[in-house]
Amino acid sequence: MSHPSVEDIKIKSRGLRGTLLEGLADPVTGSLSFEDQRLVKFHGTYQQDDRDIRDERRRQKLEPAHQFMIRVRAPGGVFTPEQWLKLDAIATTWANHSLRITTRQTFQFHGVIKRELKATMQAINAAALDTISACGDVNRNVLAASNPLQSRLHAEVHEWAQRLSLEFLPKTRAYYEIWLDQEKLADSGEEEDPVYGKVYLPRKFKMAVAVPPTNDVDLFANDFGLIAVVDADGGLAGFNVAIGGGMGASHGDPKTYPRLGNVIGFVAPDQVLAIAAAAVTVQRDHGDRVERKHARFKYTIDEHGLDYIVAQMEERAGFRLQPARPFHFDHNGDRFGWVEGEDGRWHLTLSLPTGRIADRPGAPHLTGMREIANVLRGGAPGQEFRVTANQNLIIAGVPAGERERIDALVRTHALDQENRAPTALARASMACVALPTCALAMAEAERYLPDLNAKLQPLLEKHGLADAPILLRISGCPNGCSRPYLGEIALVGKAPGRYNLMLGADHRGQRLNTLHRENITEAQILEELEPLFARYAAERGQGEGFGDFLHRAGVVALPPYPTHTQVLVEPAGKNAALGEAA
Ligand code: SRM
Ligand code: SF4
Repeated sequence: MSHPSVEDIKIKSRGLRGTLLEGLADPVTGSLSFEDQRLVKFHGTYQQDDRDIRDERRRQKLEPAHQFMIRVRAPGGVFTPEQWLKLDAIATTWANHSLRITTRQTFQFHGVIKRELKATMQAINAAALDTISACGDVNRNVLAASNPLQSRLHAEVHEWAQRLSLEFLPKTRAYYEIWLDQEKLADSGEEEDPVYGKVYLPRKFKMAVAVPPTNDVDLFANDFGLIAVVDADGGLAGFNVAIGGGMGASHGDPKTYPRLGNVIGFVAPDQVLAIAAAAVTVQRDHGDRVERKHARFKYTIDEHGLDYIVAQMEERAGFRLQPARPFHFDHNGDRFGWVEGEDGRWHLTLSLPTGRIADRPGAPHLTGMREIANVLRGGAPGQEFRVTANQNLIIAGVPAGERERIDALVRTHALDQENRAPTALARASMACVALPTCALAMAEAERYLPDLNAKLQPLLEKHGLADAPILLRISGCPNGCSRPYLGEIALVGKAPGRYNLMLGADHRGQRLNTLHRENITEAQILEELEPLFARYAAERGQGEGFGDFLHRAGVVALPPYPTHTQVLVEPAGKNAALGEAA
């Protein structure tokens, strides 16, 4: 039987309601109907099954072990200690006893079964959080610089992430009716939605806000990005706007490719919502509604031409963009350890292996974080947890007097990378979830990263590179959830135990890497990398990154698809510091 298209499902869904209420109440199966599985994503949850036991259940003639992943909407990724404790309770009551920090600054729960899905959604709501639009053909979780140092600026860009997220929430009340048992109003199923209409967007849409010189949100991997420009007094002058970034690709399909965003101009703060709406609606009206793999904004831009798309956006926004202001990014990673904020409070960034917070033998991270949240609860505003787009965690706004207590808890719960001092490589590496929950995974990622790191580390040490913060990213398939095409070294899954080895991105999120070797095993990956480490150790220039070296040495060239690295870049040093906009 052929299934209806996602476009048809959306149109007929009565504002994303479908038959979700009936499907959730059906005790006979742990699954939802095909159509409802598509719709439930817009409510922030995916139906999955445990792939580790899929074959065994098939042999036993049982239906797959259906379970749900739930993604929280948390623009800018900030949580109070009280919210943390509630999320922890949800993880241990209904999910698989872990909190998974995602590459878009929020948490996912895994392993929730259908009959407990509603209670879990209600518990998330009771933590003053929701999951609306965390998935689906809508604007997704908005990223904002985690930027621990500038408290005022952080608060401001965080506020922008919130505003953008709220502005582009669907208008349907389906979420409140289905999950929170709120009463149906007269217009149930007929709510007007000026942005999304009845068809929503052709595909997901992603936004981010960055604060130079740190590109910790990988701004150019987003459909729409804002780069903060700071005026002479350290206030926000406005934003450079970038459009058309995206990572997803499919093996063997040249019509799909990762692409970096183009900087198209500058807007004042009061123009931000209009230009964002213009980008979203241009994509809504011009994006591909037939081929979902080809339906992202990046392809719309390449199909119609950047100038045409910008002209369309300006017409809809009702103003011309000003010329882009110079900016400079010096890295896209996180800064680890304690730093003092401008308000005299302290921020501690922890590197957590692959962002999965769980209790493991010798590393009771979930318990440790619970104890830290208990220390910080009831504190002054700004005493909070920030999750980063690099899957790390910042304990922010800590009064000087509490530092020692936090340090002791970090130590006793081995909270900075297992039981050993975190290596530079481990801190700079990232993996997507992949197996066993991701339906699209072709190879391991999250579960494999610690093993791979343990094999690469001795090679780095052998060549005196133990402290080299090489950016390593693994994805279990080419969809690119760990943004692997921005890794100096990246592994992209092809089949169990086999990966494409990609090399040569920078560490600023401004140059994509290139396919170096296709479909190779771990042994071949190590064999390829070791001589490159040896050359890098012997020939690198002062402060030269691994990816930059590989380009200079001619080991890799620019990739064949559009990379758009010709963004306006200010030479480091001159206006690199905040507060010195040109
Ligand atoms: Fe992703 C699909 C996990 C960030 C590109 N992504 C999926 C699904 C839902 C698989 C599915 O469709 O059945 C994965 C669920 C795995 C699981 O079991 O939890 C999944 N994506 C993730 C997360 C959890 C990875 C992580 O380890 O952190 C990230 C959640 C982000 C969030 O909180 O919202 C995640 N995904 C990304 C990113 C990175 C980013 O946004 O900065 C990308 C690349 C950027 C982009 O969108 O171009 C990304 N995910 C995709 C794609 C490819 C989209 C495309 O343009 O073709 C898919 C496949 C799809 O949508 O059909 C996908
Ligand atoms: Fe799944 Fe592929 Fe995304 Fe990894 S990159 S989480 S394997 S869709």
